[in-house]
Amino acid sequence: MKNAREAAPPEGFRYQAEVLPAEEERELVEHIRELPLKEFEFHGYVGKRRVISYGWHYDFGERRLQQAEDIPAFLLPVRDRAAAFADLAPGDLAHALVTEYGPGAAIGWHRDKSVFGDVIGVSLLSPCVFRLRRKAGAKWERYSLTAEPRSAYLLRGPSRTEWEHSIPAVDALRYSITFRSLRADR
Ligand SMILES: O=C(O)CCC(=O)C(=O)O
Repeated sequence: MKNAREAAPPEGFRYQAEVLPAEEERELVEHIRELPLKEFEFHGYVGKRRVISYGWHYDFGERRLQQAEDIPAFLLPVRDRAAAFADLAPGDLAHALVTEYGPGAAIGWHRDKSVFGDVIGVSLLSPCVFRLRRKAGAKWERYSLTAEPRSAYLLRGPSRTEWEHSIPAVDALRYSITFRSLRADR
């Protein structure tokens, strides 16, 4: 079998290591530790991840976006970096999601809700395997990489709309900050 790590990345997917200096990562983690994170709930199923949304919040029960607390000041410098990485203006990233993965926490295969446009994920503290897959006939095309702490990835185009992504259980505490634009035609 072809080694997924050697395959070309899905169209529209980008990854960059070291988008964040270690000192900024440390400051972000200090803030995130103080946040009122809540266990992620999806149609009554409570996951091992803990999250908080800013700007906008997708309500899975109501199936719509709801306004949330403003993106806090401490997230604005990392939003600037995420926007620069994705060639966007910071204000385009109207939504931020902070997620805590304790050891053993994972996220299953999914595509982000279609109300959102581009997705930029910044990883903190420890690495994870970031997997993508797309149905190709009876098989799946697959691609995976290690998302290192202080790195960022971008899901845009087919990697965002055709491919699903997931993260298997992490070994050590990881935080991610996911910035998303909103689709104009949502
Ligand atoms: O933690 C990550 O980098 C992925 C987050 C994600 O896929 C999601 O919240 O939909």
